[in-house]
Amino acid sequence: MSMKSLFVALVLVLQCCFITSSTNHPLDPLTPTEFNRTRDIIQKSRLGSLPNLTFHYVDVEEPEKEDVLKWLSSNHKQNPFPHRQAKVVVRAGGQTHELVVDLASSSIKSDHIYTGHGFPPFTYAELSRASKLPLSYTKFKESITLRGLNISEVSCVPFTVGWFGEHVTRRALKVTCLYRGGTFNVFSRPIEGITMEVDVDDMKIITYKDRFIAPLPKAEGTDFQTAKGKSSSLSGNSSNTGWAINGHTVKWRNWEFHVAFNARAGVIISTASVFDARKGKFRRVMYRGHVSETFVPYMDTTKEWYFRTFMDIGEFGFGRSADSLQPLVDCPENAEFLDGFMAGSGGQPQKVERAICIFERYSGDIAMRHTEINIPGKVVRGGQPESSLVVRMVATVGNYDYVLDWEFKQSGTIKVGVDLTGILEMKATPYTKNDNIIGNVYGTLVSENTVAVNHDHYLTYYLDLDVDGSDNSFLKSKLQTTRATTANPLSPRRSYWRVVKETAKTEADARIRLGLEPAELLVVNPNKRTRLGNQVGYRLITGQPVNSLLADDDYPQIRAAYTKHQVWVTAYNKSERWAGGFYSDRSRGDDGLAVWSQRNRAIENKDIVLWYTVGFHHIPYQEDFPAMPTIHGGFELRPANFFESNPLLSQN
Ligand SMILES: *[C@@H]1O[C@H](CO)[C@@H](O)[C@H](O)[C@H]1NC(C)=O
Ligand SMILES: *[C@@H]1O[C@H](CO)[C@@H](O)[C@H](O)[C@H]1NC(C)=O
Ligand SMILES: *[C@@H]1O[C@H](CO)[C@@H](O)[C@H](O)[C@H]1NC(C)=O
Ligand SMILES: *[C@@H]1O[C@H](CO)[C@@H](O)[C@H](O)[C@H]1NC(C)=O
Ligand SMILES: *[C@@H]1O[C@H](CO)[C@@H](O)[C@H](O)[C@H]1NC(C)=O
Ligand SMILES: [Cu+2]
Repeated sequence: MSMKSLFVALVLVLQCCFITSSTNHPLDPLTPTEFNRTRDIIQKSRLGSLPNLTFHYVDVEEPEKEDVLKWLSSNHKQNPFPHRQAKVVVRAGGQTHELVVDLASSSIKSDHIYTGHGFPPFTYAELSRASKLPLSYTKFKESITLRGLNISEVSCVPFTVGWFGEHVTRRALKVTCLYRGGTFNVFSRPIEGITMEVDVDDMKIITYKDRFIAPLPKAEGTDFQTAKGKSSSLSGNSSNTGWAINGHTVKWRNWEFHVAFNARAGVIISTASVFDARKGKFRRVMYRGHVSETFVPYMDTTKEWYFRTFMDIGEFGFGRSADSLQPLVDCPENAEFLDGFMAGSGGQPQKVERAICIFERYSGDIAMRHTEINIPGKVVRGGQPESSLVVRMVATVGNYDYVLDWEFKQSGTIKVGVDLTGILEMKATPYTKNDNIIGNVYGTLVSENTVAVNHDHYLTYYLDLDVDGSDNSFLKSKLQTTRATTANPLSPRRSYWRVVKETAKTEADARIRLGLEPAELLVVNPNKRTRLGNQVGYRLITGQPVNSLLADDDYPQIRAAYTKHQVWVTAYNKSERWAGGFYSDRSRGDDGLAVWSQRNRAIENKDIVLWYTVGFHHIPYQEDFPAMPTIHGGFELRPANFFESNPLLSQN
């Protein structure tokens, strides 16, 4: 060993110890230093000499749950978590490599070449390069001249292409172009009729078609910068009093949880526990929760549109699309901001400033109240205002903006909110009046020459609930209409409903299409009872029951088969996290939630994962133009016989 390599080794050792001691939760995201080290280890390996090494996925390798729980229950402040590893997917020499990099020993623990269907997420650099290709492509420049437009005013955006039965697939993007020419709302001025396909590995345009010319929608009336938005100052005032953030661990009132960020899911909430004042201890509720996949199919079958069937999490990533939050617009003045880090295409750490905000919300709502008037000579009032803690991020995926909230309440409820806003995906049309439309335009005329196309949004949440322990069961409490006379022949009543509980034995019992029968859905711990003997549980309060209306044999539906049911429960398996499969770009539906569930594993009194899809069928209306007001969806996880009584009255 030369002096120089000895020195390098020494530096690595020093770095290692610094890293591990600054890691204070096993599920902490990779630090900038760890991103650098991961990159260095890979570049120094034989992969570093292969052509076109690009980093598509770099995240902390999820440690074994058992190790995490053991570490958390030990006196962990003294013992740094020993299993710090990175999971990495790179492309090199035209192949996809899955790597596990051990950060403590600076070694590549495993290197597997993935040969299945589908590809890893696109890097930002690829999307950016692909979107610039048309601007120097002769045929495209001719098409622009033919339309009497100015190429300097053209912006192009890349779209993933999906899969439609092809035998061989390449990494590809379709590029669509839009015209600025006096507006910042580029999505409102599509240059219709042109399709271009880019081979991403070769980074060149491989097909080009200019089929027709449609009038360019006008620029006037498309401004989305409201007077208020424009003048908002960036001097947020955080006067945080109510919560404490230590590393990535957040404590607020009766809650303690961990907040992480990665390029794929965006915000990840882990090891959430709620304090039980009667028992004098924290009790586990959720091991991990995050958005797992999204599916956004457009309902236009034409050559220029049919492929728009996006799976944004797997194809791009919500973290990759995370926007820096604007104080006083995106988050209120009492918000505290956290930065997010991810790897760029060269493996280098990239910072998203203010990727997450955390704030206390005083909604003006009532947490609980009562006025008692039956006491002679007295009116007795009790009540509490609602206050909660919100963890928020915004993913701007091209035209759309998703506001993603995790809200923690003192009642023990976790409320998950999804707000959709941004700009609709629009196409140019010759029509300026609805009455003149001939045939199908697949959407709503929202402005002259502008159709906003019908589509859906499905956000599927991964919810590894661990209600008071890891082994849980999934329960349907069905409300069954019953003849009164069977139980009580003398009753003047003829009917009532009663609760019939059904425990799901296997995964097939837990595939649920909501709204078909009245039922409450619960995750319970069959090994824990309240003092009164009820099973300890948490209830899933669902939102609008929306499931995919596409035919089962339609290719996008084959890829996102899990959107036919809103609720699924699977047996916990560390590698089953991404509902549309890990490689969802050009996937064929052979990996993912619907496939895993086919194994029909036993889920009674086991470590289980609940999956819930927040869905929206989106028929556009004129008010959605030029930018849409937020529309809300979500769900709640609410304690159900978890506490002995209302926790709002047993705190302090
Ligand atoms: C990561 O490496 C780059 C050089 O590639 C360097 O500029 C940067 O400071 C490093 N960051 C950290 C946190 O070590
Ligand atoms: C490397 O990238 C260049 C340009 O993107 C491409 O032409 C070439 O085919 C790539 N090589 C391999 C082995 O993928
Ligand atoms: C095209 O647009 C550019 C940038 O907006 C402008 O500088 C240029 O004058 C325009 N050319 C013509 C011919 O209008
Ligand atoms: C922040 O708010 C506090 C209390 O409302 C006020 O005293 C302080 O001056 C504010 N700071 C800034 C920078 O606006
Ligand atoms: C865990 O999931 C992966 C991916 O679905 C599968 O290959 C593996 O067999 C599963 N492990 C167990 C123990 O079921
Ligand atoms: Cu929409």
